[in-house]
Amino acid sequence: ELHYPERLNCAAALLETATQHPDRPCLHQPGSATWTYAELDAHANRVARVLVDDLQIVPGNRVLLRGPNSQWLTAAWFGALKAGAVVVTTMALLREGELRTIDEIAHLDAALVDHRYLEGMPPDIRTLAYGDSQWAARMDRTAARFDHVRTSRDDVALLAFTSGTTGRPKATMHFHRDVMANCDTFSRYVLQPTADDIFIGTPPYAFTFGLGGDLLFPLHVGASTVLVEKATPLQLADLIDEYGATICFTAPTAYKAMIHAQRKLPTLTKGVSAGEHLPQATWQEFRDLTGVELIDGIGATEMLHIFVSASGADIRPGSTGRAVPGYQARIVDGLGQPVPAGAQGRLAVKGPTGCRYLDDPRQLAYVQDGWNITGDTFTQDEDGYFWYHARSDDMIVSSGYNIAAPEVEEALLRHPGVAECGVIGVPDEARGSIVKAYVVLAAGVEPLTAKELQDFVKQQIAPYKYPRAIEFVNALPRTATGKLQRFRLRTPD
Ligand code: 3SK
Repeated sequence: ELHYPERLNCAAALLETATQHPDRPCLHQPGSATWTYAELDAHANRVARVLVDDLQIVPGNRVLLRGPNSQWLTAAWFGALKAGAVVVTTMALLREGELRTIDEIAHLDAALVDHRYLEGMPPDIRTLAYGDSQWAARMDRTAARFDHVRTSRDDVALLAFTSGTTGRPKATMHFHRDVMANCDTFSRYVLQPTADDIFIGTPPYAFTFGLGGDLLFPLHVGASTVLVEKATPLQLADLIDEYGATICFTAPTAYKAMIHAQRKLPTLTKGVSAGEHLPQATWQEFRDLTGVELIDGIGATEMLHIFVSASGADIRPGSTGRAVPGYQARIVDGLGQPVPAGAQGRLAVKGPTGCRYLDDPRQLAYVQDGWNITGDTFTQDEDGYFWYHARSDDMIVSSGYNIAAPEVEEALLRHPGVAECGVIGVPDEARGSIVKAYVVLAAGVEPLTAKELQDFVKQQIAPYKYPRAIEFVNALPRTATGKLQRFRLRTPD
Protein backbone atom coordinates (compact mmCIF):
# COMPACT_ATOMS: atom_id res chain seq x y z
CA GLU A 1 0.00 0.00 0.00
CA LEU A 2 1.33 3.41 -0.94
CA HIS A 3 0.39 6.40 1.20
CA TYR A 4 0.85 10.01 0.20
CA PRO A 5 -0.09 13.17 2.09
CA GLU A 6 -3.55 14.56 1.34
CA ARG A 7 -1.93 17.73 -0.05
CA LEU A 8 0.53 16.62 -2.71
CA ASN A 9 1.95 18.45 -5.71
CA CYS A 10 4.11 15.96 -7.59
CA ALA A 11 6.20 18.73 -9.19
CA ALA A 12 7.18 20.12 -5.79
CA ALA A 13 7.79 16.61 -4.43
CA LEU A 14 10.07 15.68 -7.35
CA LEU A 15 12.05 18.91 -6.96
CA GLU A 16 12.89 18.42 -3.28
CA THR A 17 16.53 17.89 -4.25
CA ALA A 18 16.56 21.57 -5.27
CA THR A 19 16.30 22.47 -1.57
CA GLN A 20 18.56 19.77 -0.18
CA HIS A 21 21.27 19.75 -2.87
CA PRO A 22 20.66 22.84 -5.04
CA ASP A 23 23.95 22.60 -6.96
CA ARG A 24 23.59 19.01 -8.02
CA PRO A 25 23.55 18.55 -11.80
CA CYS A 26 20.06 17.77 -13.01
CA LEU A 27 19.45 18.24 -16.75
CA HIS A 28 22.19 17.72 -19.34
CA GLN A 29 21.40 18.79 -22.88
CA PRO A 30 23.80 18.43 -25.80
CA GLY A 31 24.88 21.92 -26.92
CA SER A 32 23.73 23.64 -23.68
CA ALA A 33 25.15 24.11 -20.21
CA THR A 34 23.85 21.61 -17.66
CA TRP A 35 21.07 22.89 -15.38
CA THR A 36 21.39 22.21 -11.68
CA TYR A 37 18.37 21.29 -9.55
CA ALA A 38 18.20 24.90 -8.31
CA GLU A 39 18.20 26.20 -11.89
CA LEU A 40 15.41 23.84 -12.97
CA ASP A 41 13.36 24.83 -9.91
CA ALA A 42 13.86 28.55 -10.60
CA HIS A 43 12.96 28.19 -14.29
CA ALA A 44 9.88 26.11 -13.44
CA ASN A 45 8.80 28.87 -11.04
CA ARG A 46 9.21 31.46 -13.79
CA VAL A 47 7.11 29.37 -16.17
CA ALA A 48 4.39 29.02 -13.51
CA ARG A 49 4.42 32.79 -13.01
CA VAL A 50 4.06 33.42 -16.75
CA LEU A 51 1.21 30.89 -17.03
CA VAL A 52 -0.68 32.69 -14.30
CA ASP A 53 0.15 36.29 -15.31
CA ASP A 54 0.14 36.06 -19.13
CA LEU A 55 -2.28 33.19 -19.80
CA GLN A 56 -4.48 33.54 -16.67
CA ILE A 57 -4.13 29.85 -15.89
CA VAL A 58 -5.97 28.71 -12.75
CA PRO A 59 -5.75 25.31 -11.00
CA GLY A 60 -7.39 22.56 -13.01
CA ASN A 61 -6.84 24.28 -16.38
CA ARG A 62 -5.35 22.07 -19.07
CA VAL A 63 -2.07 23.11 -20.68
CA LEU A 64 -0.75 21.46 -23.81
CA LEU A 65 3.03 21.05 -24.07
CA ARG A 66 4.54 20.54 -27.51
CA GLY A 67 8.21 20.03 -28.23
CA PRO A 68 10.98 17.45 -28.15
CA ASN A 69 12.59 16.61 -24.79
CA SER A 70 14.62 19.64 -23.68
CA GLN A 71 15.48 21.69 -20.62
CA TRP A 72 12.70 24.20 -21.37
CA LEU A 73 10.11 21.49 -22.01
CA THR A 74 11.03 20.14 -18.58
CA ALA A 75 10.68 23.57 -16.97
CA ALA A 76 7.29 23.91 -18.70
CA TRP A 77 6.20 20.49 -17.37
CA PHE A 78 7.14 21.42 -13.79
CA GLY A 79 5.90 25.00 -14.09
CA ALA A 80 2.44 23.97 -15.29
CA LEU A 81 2.10 21.47 -12.44
CA LYS A 82 3.34 23.98 -9.87
CA ALA A 83 0.59 26.32 -11.11
CA GLY A 84 -1.92 23.52 -10.42
CA ALA A 85 -2.62 22.95 -14.11
CA VAL A 86 -3.11 19.59 -15.82
CA VAL A 87 -0.29 18.81 -18.25
CA VAL A 88 -1.11 17.40 -21.69
CA THR A 89 2.19 16.44 -23.31
CA THR A 90 2.05 15.70 -27.04
CA MET A 91 4.37 14.32 -29.68
CA ALA A 92 6.12 17.28 -31.28
CA LEU A 93 5.36 16.11 -34.81
CA LEU A 94 1.56 15.87 -34.51
CA ARG A 95 -0.26 17.66 -37.31
CA GLU A 96 -3.00 20.28 -36.91
CA GLY A 97 -5.84 17.74 -37.31
CA GLU A 98 -4.38 15.54 -34.58
CA LEU A 99 -3.93 18.53 -32.27
CA ARG A 100 -7.55 19.49 -32.89
CA THR A 101 -8.69 16.02 -31.87
CA ILE A 102 -6.67 16.35 -28.67
CA ASP A 103 -8.28 19.73 -28.04
CA GLU A 104 -11.76 18.28 -28.63
CA ILE A 105 -11.11 15.57 -26.05
CA ALA A 106 -9.04 17.51 -23.50
CA HIS A 107 -10.63 20.99 -23.81
CA LEU A 108 -7.31 22.78 -23.66
CA ASP A 109 -7.00 26.16 -21.95
CA ALA A 110 -3.55 27.10 -23.28
CA ALA A 111 -0.39 25.75 -24.86
CA LEU A 112 3.35 26.13 -24.32
CA VAL A 113 5.14 25.25 -27.52
CA ASP A 114 8.78 24.95 -28.51
CA HIS A 115 9.26 27.93 -30.85
CA ARG A 116 10.39 25.56 -33.65
CA TYR A 117 7.06 23.69 -33.53
CA LEU A 118 4.51 26.49 -33.84
CA GLU A 119 3.47 25.39 -37.30
CA GLY A 120 0.26 23.39 -37.20
CA MET A 121 -0.87 24.77 -33.84
CA PRO A 122 -4.62 25.40 -34.12
CA PRO A 123 -4.93 29.23 -33.97
CA ASP A 124 -7.78 29.17 -31.44
CA ILE A 125 -5.57 27.64 -28.72
CA ARG A 126 -3.90 30.40 -26.67
CA THR A 127 -0.22 29.68 -27.24
CA LEU A 128 3.09 30.91 -25.87
CA ALA A 129 6.32 29.90 -27.57
CA TYR A 130 9.35 28.94 -25.50
CA GLY A 131 13.03 28.65 -26.36
CA ASP A 132 13.55 31.77 -28.50
CA SER A 133 15.11 35.14 -27.60
CA GLN A 134 11.74 36.70 -26.71
CA TRP A 135 11.15 33.87 -24.24
CA ALA A 136 14.64 34.32 -22.80
CA ALA A 137 13.89 38.03 -22.24
CA ARG A 138 10.53 37.19 -20.63
CA MET A 139 12.23 34.70 -18.33
CA ASP A 140 14.96 37.22 -17.41
CA ARG A 141 12.44 39.71 -16.10
CA THR A 142 10.33 37.14 -14.20
CA ALA A 143 10.86 36.40 -10.51
CA ALA A 144 12.25 32.96 -9.74
CA ARG A 145 9.88 32.44 -6.77
CA PHE A 146 6.46 30.86 -6.96
CA ASP A 147 4.49 29.18 -4.19
CA HIS A 148 3.23 26.00 -5.82
CA VAL A 149 -0.49 25.30 -5.67
CA ARG A 150 -1.35 22.90 -2.83
CA THR A 151 -3.06 20.35 -5.06
CA SER A 152 -4.70 17.25 -3.62
CA ARG A 153 -3.04 13.88 -4.18
CA ASP A 154 -6.23 12.95 -6.10
CA ASP A 155 -6.20 15.94 -8.43
CA VAL A 156 -5.48 15.11 -12.05
CA ALA A 157 -1.87 15.98 -12.94
CA LEU A 158 -1.52 14.53 -16.43
CA LEU A 159 -3.64 13.63 -19.41
CA ALA A 160 -1.64 11.13 -21.45
CA PHE A 161 -2.95 10.16 -24.85
CA THR A 162 -2.79 6.59 -26.07
CA SER A 163 -1.05 6.59 -29.42
CA GLY A 164 -4.26 5.50 -31.14
CA THR A 165 -2.80 3.08 -33.67
CA THR A 166 -6.43 2.44 -34.59
CA GLY A 167 -9.50 4.47 -33.75
CA ARG A 168 -9.79 7.76 -31.90
CA PRO A 169 -7.08 8.34 -29.26
CA LYS A 170 -8.07 7.99 -25.61
CA ALA A 171 -6.97 10.37 -22.87
CA THR A 172 -5.81 8.59 -19.74
CA MET A 173 -5.97 10.53 -16.47
CA HIS A 174 -3.17 10.37 -13.93
CA PHE A 175 -3.31 11.95 -10.48
CA HIS A 176 -0.46 13.59 -8.56
CA ARG A 177 -0.20 10.43 -6.44
CA ASP A 178 0.10 8.28 -9.59
CA VAL A 179 3.23 10.14 -10.66
CA MET A 180 4.83 9.38 -7.30
CA ALA A 181 3.48 5.81 -7.31
CA ASN A 182 5.41 5.00 -10.47
CA CYS A 183 8.61 6.11 -8.80
CA ASP A 184 7.71 4.05 -5.74
CA THR A 185 7.01 0.83 -7.66
CA PHE A 186 8.94 0.05 -10.87
CA SER A 187 11.75 2.49 -10.17
CA ARG A 188 12.16 1.76 -6.46
CA TYR A 189 11.91 -2.04 -6.62
CA VAL A 190 13.02 -3.06 -10.10
CA LEU A 191 15.33 -0.32 -11.41
CA GLN A 192 16.79 0.73 -8.04
CA PRO A 193 18.71 3.83 -9.19
CA THR A 194 20.88 6.03 -6.96
CA ALA A 195 21.73 9.74 -6.94
CA ASP A 196 25.01 8.95 -8.73
CA ASP A 197 23.28 7.54 -11.79
CA ILE A 198 23.22 9.40 -15.08
CA PHE A 199 20.06 8.54 -17.02
CA ILE A 200 19.54 8.78 -20.76
CA GLY A 201 16.60 7.84 -22.92
CA THR A 202 15.15 8.35 -26.38
CA PRO A 203 11.37 8.20 -25.86
CA PRO A 204 9.72 11.64 -25.68
CA TYR A 205 7.87 12.70 -22.53
CA ALA A 206 4.63 12.36 -24.50
CA PHE A 207 5.23 8.59 -24.38
CA THR A 208 4.99 7.87 -20.66
CA PHE A 209 7.79 5.28 -20.97
CA GLY A 210 10.03 8.30 -21.66
CA LEU A 211 8.44 10.54 -19.06
CA GLY A 212 9.29 8.00 -16.35
CA GLY A 213 12.69 6.93 -17.61
CA ASP A 214 14.03 10.27 -18.80
CA LEU A 215 12.58 12.48 -16.07
CA LEU A 216 10.58 11.12 -13.12
CA PHE A 217 12.87 8.29 -12.02
CA PRO A 218 16.13 10.28 -12.11
CA LEU A 219 14.65 13.28 -10.32
CA HIS A 220 12.97 11.12 -7.67
CA VAL A 221 16.42 9.98 -6.47
CA GLY A 222 18.32 13.23 -7.13
CA ALA A 223 20.21 11.83 -10.14
CA SER A 224 20.88 13.62 -13.43
CA THR A 225 19.49 12.92 -16.89
CA VAL A 226 20.66 13.52 -20.45
CA LEU A 227 17.84 14.96 -22.57
CA VAL A 228 17.86 13.65 -26.10
CA GLU A 229 15.97 15.63 -28.72
CA LYS A 230 16.23 13.07 -31.48
CA ALA A 231 18.89 10.40 -31.96
CA THR A 232 19.56 7.38 -34.08
CA PRO A 233 20.70 4.36 -32.05
CA LEU A 234 24.32 5.13 -32.92
CA GLN A 235 23.96 8.77 -31.88
CA LEU A 236 22.40 7.47 -28.65
CA ALA A 237 25.46 5.24 -28.14
CA ASP A 238 27.73 8.27 -28.75
CA LEU A 239 25.80 10.27 -26.12
CA ILE A 240 25.99 7.40 -23.62
CA ASP A 241 29.78 7.39 -24.05
CA GLU A 242 30.09 11.20 -24.03
CA TYR A 243 28.08 11.73 -20.81
CA GLY A 244 29.10 8.46 -19.13
CA ALA A 245 25.42 7.51 -18.87
CA THR A 246 24.71 4.59 -16.55
CA ILE A 247 20.99 3.89 -17.16
CA CYS A 248 19.37 3.86 -20.59
CA PHE A 249 15.68 3.71 -21.57
CA THR A 250 14.97 2.81 -25.17
CA ALA A 251 13.22 0.32 -27.44
CA PRO A 252 14.48 -3.15 -28.49
CA THR A 253 15.30 -1.97 -32.02
CA ALA A 254 17.81 0.55 -30.65
CA TYR A 255 19.54 -2.10 -28.50
CA LYS A 256 19.69 -4.33 -31.57
CA ALA A 257 21.26 -1.59 -33.68
CA MET A 258 23.86 -0.92 -30.98
CA ILE A 259 24.70 -4.64 -30.96
CA HIS A 260 25.03 -4.60 -34.74
CA ALA A 261 27.49 -1.69 -34.46
CA GLN A 262 29.39 -3.54 -31.69
CA ARG A 263 29.06 -0.65 -29.21
CA LYS A 264 30.39 -1.81 -25.85
CA LEU A 265 29.00 1.13 -23.82
CA PRO A 266 31.49 0.78 -20.95
CA THR A 267 29.71 3.16 -18.54
CA LEU A 268 26.28 1.57 -18.86
CA THR A 269 25.12 -0.52 -15.88
CA LYS A 270 21.38 -0.83 -16.64
CA GLY A 271 19.26 -0.75 -19.76
CA VAL A 272 15.47 -0.80 -19.78
CA SER A 273 13.58 -2.07 -22.80
CA ALA A 274 9.85 -1.57 -23.39
CA GLY A 275 7.41 -0.43 -26.02
CA GLU A 276 7.79 -3.67 -27.91
CA HIS A 277 8.66 -7.26 -27.08
CA LEU A 278 12.39 -7.77 -26.44
CA PRO A 279 13.60 -10.80 -28.42
CA GLN A 280 15.57 -13.25 -26.29
CA ALA A 281 18.41 -13.20 -28.85
CA THR A 282 18.75 -9.43 -28.42
CA TRP A 283 18.90 -9.80 -24.62
CA GLN A 284 21.64 -12.45 -24.95
CA GLU A 285 23.72 -10.61 -27.55
CA PHE A 286 23.53 -7.34 -25.61
CA ARG A 287 24.75 -9.09 -22.46
CA ASP A 288 27.57 -10.85 -24.36
CA LEU A 289 28.70 -7.54 -25.85
CA THR A 290 28.26 -5.11 -22.94
CA GLY A 291 27.85 -7.25 -19.81
CA VAL A 292 24.51 -5.49 -19.15
CA GLU A 293 21.44 -7.66 -18.52
CA LEU A 294 18.60 -5.68 -20.04
CA ILE A 295 15.52 -5.07 -17.90
CA ASP A 296 12.56 -5.96 -20.08
CA GLY A 297 9.14 -4.67 -19.09
CA ILE A 298 5.63 -4.08 -20.25
CA GLY A 299 3.75 -0.96 -19.36
CA ALA A 300 0.87 1.01 -20.75
CA THR A 301 -0.08 4.64 -21.12
CA GLU A 302 -3.16 3.65 -19.07
CA MET A 303 -0.95 2.58 -16.15
CA LEU A 304 1.61 5.36 -16.71
CA HIS A 305 4.60 3.02 -16.65
CA ILE A 306 5.87 -0.55 -16.36
CA PHE A 307 3.88 -3.07 -14.28
CA VAL A 308 5.49 -6.40 -15.26
CA SER A 309 9.27 -6.64 -15.25
CA ALA A 310 12.35 -8.17 -13.59
CA SER A 311 15.93 -7.11 -12.97
CA GLY A 312 19.21 -8.70 -11.85
CA ALA A 313 19.00 -12.25 -10.54
CA ASP A 314 15.20 -12.24 -11.00
CA ILE A 315 15.49 -12.08 -14.79
CA ARG A 316 14.47 -15.15 -16.79
CA PRO A 317 15.67 -14.43 -20.33
CA GLY A 318 12.75 -14.48 -22.78
CA SER A 319 10.18 -13.72 -20.07
CA THR A 320 8.91 -10.17 -19.55
CA GLY A 321 9.11 -10.73 -15.78
CA ARG A 322 6.69 -10.77 -12.85
CA ALA A 323 4.17 -8.26 -11.51
CA VAL A 324 6.08 -5.23 -10.22
CA PRO A 325 5.65 -4.88 -6.41
CA GLY A 326 2.46 -2.88 -5.84
CA TYR A 327 0.71 -4.34 -8.93
CA GLN A 328 -1.28 -7.52 -9.51
CA ALA A 329 -1.23 -9.13 -12.95
CA ARG A 330 -3.00 -12.21 -14.34
CA ILE A 331 -4.10 -13.86 -17.56
CA VAL A 332 -7.78 -13.77 -18.42
CA ASP A 333 -10.04 -15.31 -21.05
CA GLY A 334 -12.45 -13.48 -23.35
CA LEU A 335 -14.90 -13.05 -20.45
CA GLY A 336 -12.29 -11.53 -18.16
CA GLN A 337 -12.00 -14.72 -16.05
CA PRO A 338 -8.55 -15.95 -14.88
CA VAL A 339 -7.14 -18.94 -16.79
CA PRO A 340 -4.87 -21.72 -15.37
CA ALA A 341 -1.07 -21.42 -15.41
CA GLY A 342 0.32 -22.09 -18.87
CA ALA A 343 -2.87 -21.15 -20.74
CA GLN A 344 -2.83 -18.28 -23.21
CA GLY A 345 -5.01 -15.25 -22.66
CA ARG A 346 -4.97 -11.50 -22.28
CA LEU A 347 -2.73 -9.88 -19.71
CA ALA A 348 -4.79 -7.99 -17.10
CA VAL A 349 -3.38 -5.63 -14.47
CA LYS A 350 -4.54 -3.80 -11.36
CA GLY A 351 -2.50 -1.43 -9.23
CA PRO A 352 -2.02 1.99 -7.73
CA THR A 353 -2.08 3.71 -11.13
CA GLY A 354 -4.25 3.57 -14.15
CA CYS A 355 -7.57 2.51 -15.51
CA ARG A 356 -9.21 5.93 -15.81
CA TYR A 357 -10.06 7.32 -19.23
CA LEU A 358 -11.33 10.86 -19.59
CA ASP A 359 -14.97 10.79 -20.59
CA ASP A 360 -14.71 7.72 -22.83
CA PRO A 361 -17.31 4.96 -23.11
CA ARG A 362 -14.53 2.52 -24.02
CA GLN A 363 -13.73 2.48 -20.27
CA LEU A 364 -16.30 -0.34 -19.94
CA ALA A 365 -14.55 -2.52 -22.51
CA TYR A 366 -10.98 -1.99 -21.31
CA VAL A 367 -11.47 -1.85 -17.55
CA GLN A 368 -13.45 -4.61 -15.87
CA ASP A 369 -13.85 -4.80 -12.12
CA GLY A 370 -10.79 -2.60 -11.65
CA TRP A 371 -8.67 -4.80 -13.92
CA ASN A 372 -7.14 -3.09 -16.94
CA ILE A 373 -7.35 -5.56 -19.83
CA THR A 374 -4.41 -5.09 -22.17
CA GLY A 375 -4.36 -6.02 -25.85
CA ASP A 376 -1.45 -8.44 -25.32
CA THR A 377 -1.55 -12.23 -25.31
CA PHE A 378 0.68 -13.81 -22.65
CA THR A 379 0.98 -16.99 -20.59
CA GLN A 380 1.97 -17.05 -16.92
CA ASP A 381 4.06 -19.93 -15.56
CA GLU A 382 3.84 -21.58 -12.14
CA ASP A 383 6.50 -19.17 -10.78
CA GLY A 384 4.50 -16.09 -11.71
CA TYR A 385 6.61 -15.14 -14.75
CA PHE A 386 4.80 -13.75 -17.79
CA TRP A 387 5.74 -14.91 -21.30
CA TYR A 388 4.74 -12.79 -24.25
CA HIS A 389 3.08 -14.24 -27.33
CA ALA A 390 1.61 -11.42 -29.39
CA ARG A 391 -0.60 -8.39 -29.45
CA SER A 392 -3.99 -10.06 -29.36
CA ASP A 393 -4.61 -8.79 -32.87
CA ASP A 394 -1.21 -10.08 -34.06
CA MET A 395 -2.18 -13.75 -33.83
CA ILE A 396 -2.26 -15.32 -37.30
CA VAL A 397 -4.49 -18.35 -37.84
CA SER A 398 -3.14 -20.37 -40.77
CA SER A 399 -4.60 -23.79 -41.64
CA GLY A 400 -5.90 -23.96 -38.07
CA TYR A 401 -2.52 -23.21 -36.50
CA ASN A 402 -2.19 -20.22 -34.17
CA ILE A 403 1.01 -18.37 -35.08
CA ALA A 404 2.23 -15.36 -33.10
CA ALA A 405 3.72 -12.76 -35.47
CA PRO A 406 6.45 -11.69 -32.98
CA GLU A 407 7.71 -15.28 -32.69
CA VAL A 408 8.32 -15.42 -36.45
CA GLU A 409 9.95 -11.96 -36.29
CA GLU A 410 12.21 -13.15 -33.50
CA ALA A 411 13.29 -16.16 -35.58
CA LEU A 412 14.04 -13.96 -38.60
CA LEU A 413 15.99 -11.49 -36.46
CA ARG A 414 18.38 -14.26 -35.41
CA HIS A 415 19.72 -14.22 -38.98
CA PRO A 416 22.69 -11.82 -39.08
CA GLY A 417 21.52 -10.49 -42.46
CA VAL A 418 18.21 -9.22 -41.08
CA ALA A 419 18.19 -5.72 -39.57
CA GLU A 420 14.44 -5.36 -38.98
CA CYS A 421 11.30 -7.23 -39.88
CA GLY A 422 7.55 -7.14 -39.49
CA VAL A 423 5.24 -10.13 -39.83
CA ILE A 424 1.51 -10.14 -40.60
CA GLY A 425 -1.14 -12.55 -41.79
CA VAL A 426 -2.46 -12.09 -45.33
CA PRO A 427 -5.63 -13.72 -46.69
CA ASP A 428 -5.12 -17.02 -48.52
CA GLU A 429 -7.77 -19.14 -50.18
CA ALA A 430 -6.35 -22.49 -49.16
CA ARG A 431 -5.11 -21.70 -45.67
CA GLY A 432 -7.35 -18.85 -44.50
CA SER A 433 -4.23 -16.78 -43.89
CA ILE A 434 -0.56 -17.17 -44.56
CA VAL A 435 2.40 -15.65 -42.75
CA LYS A 436 4.03 -12.79 -44.64
CA ALA A 437 7.29 -11.11 -43.59
CA TYR A 438 8.55 -7.67 -44.54
CA VAL A 439 12.32 -7.67 -44.16
CA VAL A 440 14.89 -4.87 -44.02
CA LEU A 441 18.32 -6.33 -44.76
CA ALA A 442 21.33 -5.33 -42.65
CA ALA A 443 23.76 -2.92 -44.31
CA GLY A 444 27.00 -4.37 -45.63
CA VAL A 445 25.98 -8.04 -45.76
CA GLU A 446 25.52 -10.32 -48.77
CA PRO A 447 21.99 -10.03 -50.24
CA LEU A 448 19.70 -12.89 -49.17
CA THR A 449 16.99 -14.75 -51.04
CA ALA A 450 13.53 -15.42 -49.65
CA LYS A 451 14.26 -19.15 -49.81
CA GLU A 452 17.39 -18.81 -47.67
CA LEU A 453 15.41 -16.94 -45.01
CA GLN A 454 12.52 -19.40 -45.14
CA ASP A 455 14.90 -22.34 -44.63
CA PHE A 456 16.55 -20.46 -41.78
CA VAL A 457 13.22 -19.88 -39.99
CA LYS A 458 12.28 -23.55 -40.39
CA GLN A 459 15.45 -24.45 -38.48
CA GLN A 460 14.56 -22.04 -35.66
CA ILE A 461 10.87 -22.68 -35.00
CA ALA A 462 8.16 -25.18 -35.97
CA PRO A 463 8.26 -25.27 -39.78
CA TYR A 464 4.51 -24.54 -40.14
CA LYS A 465 5.27 -21.01 -38.84
CA TYR A 466 7.69 -20.06 -41.62
CA PRO A 467 6.78 -16.99 -43.72
CA ARG A 468 5.34 -18.28 -46.98
CA ALA A 469 5.67 -14.79 -48.44
CA ILE A 470 8.64 -12.46 -47.98
CA GLU A 471 8.96 -8.91 -49.26
CA PHE A 472 12.24 -7.00 -48.95
CA VAL A 473 11.73 -3.32 -48.04
CA ASN A 474 13.94 -0.34 -47.14
CA ALA A 475 12.09 0.60 -43.93
CA LEU A 476 9.17 -0.47 -41.76
CA PRO A 477 6.27 1.74 -40.63
CA ARG A 478 6.77 2.72 -37.00
CA THR A 479 5.04 5.09 -34.59
CA ALA A 480 6.89 8.15 -33.35
CA THR A 481 7.80 6.05 -30.30
CA GLY A 482 9.36 3.33 -32.45
CA LYS A 483 6.59 0.72 -32.24
CA LEU A 484 6.12 -1.38 -35.32
CA GLN A 485 2.76 -0.59 -36.93
CA ARG A 486 1.70 -3.97 -38.26
CA PHE A 487 -1.70 -2.53 -39.19
CA ARG A 488 0.05 -0.34 -41.78
CA LEU A 489 1.69 -3.41 -43.26
CA ARG A 490 -1.80 -4.95 -43.48
CA THR A 491 -3.25 -1.87 -45.20
CA PRO A 492 -0.43 0.07 -46.86
CA ASP A 493 -1.08 3.83 -47.30
O1 3SK B 1 4.71 0.07 -24.21
C1 3SK B 1 5.04 -0.07 -23.04
O2 3SK B 1 5.42 -1.18 -22.64
C2 3SK B 1 5.04 1.10 -22.08
C3 3SK B 1 5.97 1.10 -21.10
C4 3SK B 1 6.00 2.12 -20.19
C5 3SK B 1 5.12 3.14 -20.26
C6 3SK B 1 4.19 3.15 -21.24
C7 3SK B 1 4.14 2.13 -22.17
C8 3SK B 1 3.07 2.18 -23.24
